[in-house]
Amino acid sequence: MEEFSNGTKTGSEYRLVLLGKTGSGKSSTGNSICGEDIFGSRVSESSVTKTCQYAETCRFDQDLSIVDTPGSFDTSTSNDVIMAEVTRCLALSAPGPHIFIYVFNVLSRFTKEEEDSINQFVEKFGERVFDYMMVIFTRYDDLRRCSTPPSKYLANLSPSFKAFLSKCQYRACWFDNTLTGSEAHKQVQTLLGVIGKIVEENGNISYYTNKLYTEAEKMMKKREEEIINDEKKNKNEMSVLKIREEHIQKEKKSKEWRIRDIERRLGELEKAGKGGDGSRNFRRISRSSSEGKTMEKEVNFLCREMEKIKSNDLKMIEKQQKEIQSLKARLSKKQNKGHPRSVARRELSRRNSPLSRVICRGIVALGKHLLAGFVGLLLL
Ligand SMILES: Nc1nc2c(ncn2[C@@H]2O[C@H](COP(=O)(O)OP(=O)(O)OP(=O)(O)O)[C@@H](O)[C@H]2O)c(=O)[nH]1
Ligand SMILES: [Mg+2]
Repeated sequence: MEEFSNGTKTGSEYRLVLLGKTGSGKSSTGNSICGEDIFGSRVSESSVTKTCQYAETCRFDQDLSIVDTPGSFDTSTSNDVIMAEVTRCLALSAPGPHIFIYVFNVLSRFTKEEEDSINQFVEKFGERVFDYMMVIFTRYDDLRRCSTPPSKYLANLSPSFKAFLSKCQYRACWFDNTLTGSEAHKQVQTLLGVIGKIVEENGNISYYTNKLYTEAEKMMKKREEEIINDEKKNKNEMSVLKIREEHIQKEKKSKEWRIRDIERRLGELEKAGKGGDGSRNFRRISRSSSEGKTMEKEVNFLCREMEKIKSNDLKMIEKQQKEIQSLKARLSKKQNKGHPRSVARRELSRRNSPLSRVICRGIVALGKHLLAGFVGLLLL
């Protein structure tokens, strides 16, 4: 399997996908992992997260990319919209997640519906998906409040959930998403330890992948290349603009110097003309003298030149400078911030972006039956 070299976005990060029933605490857990509120979360009867959400962060020297999935969809949601969401979830964690985290609220029951969805997911994605799956139990605070030790809670789980947990090789963490400060940090560090171990255990095949993820990765890579090329083009355009700007600046300086020269010369001529009344009365030297006439000619010539510089050249330069400034502003707006993969993911996190549409078409074309395995988990 292809692995990316260290230092690239997809190589050194852990990609996590949060799955689970609506209200299980996926978004809160995502926020706890990030150490800040990024994903929308609140008490609600209906599903809070309606679309696939995505965040990149670095916690305790580990780069993480986290995909928070919608808990469920409104009954009115069209199949196309659901497909678009699922494909975005997939592509956001392309070339494949290191861990699928099944988020489970300790106050809830493992329903038949949940069990069926997981089974369908495993049926389509293969049993090996369990090598990349773990459970996070949320509302650990509630468990503590009831003085229920984790061992007792686990012992009382339904046989079907126990079977699921066993397939996940009992890889689980307890999360209290109400925690803050050092305690909140500690639970994230514990989780990173568990994930690190899973990644290590999975060896060379450090993340789950299948043909859907491979296709999504191809499309993401293509977009990355376009982003890199755009960036290069932007940089070139920017350098050309800078050269033009420097050239214009030099021209402006030389014009200003010329104005100063003219003013100095006019001053000299004025003095020579002995115009004590302040006027540039060069004829005073002698109206008829050739020296006077030459001086007058020079003065007229210099005044015309100065007028032309001020009213034409400098105004033109100013106009060109403004043009360059606005072009530069436009280019720097277009300049992509961050790693090309992050830029592509940001595009993808916009539901109706061209990239989302292209990816949806490409992945759906690969087979709706495979996607159906994932869809079930988002409809819980
Ligand atoms: N006390 C307590 N409340 C929690 C914990 N985790 C989540 N909650 C609360 O549970 C509710 C649902 O949490 P969310 O994170 O929005 O759940 P979700 O799985 O993202 O829900 P959907 O977006 O609808 O799928 C919110 O009111 C959270 O504050 C926890 O560990 N302890
Ligand atoms: Mg949510």
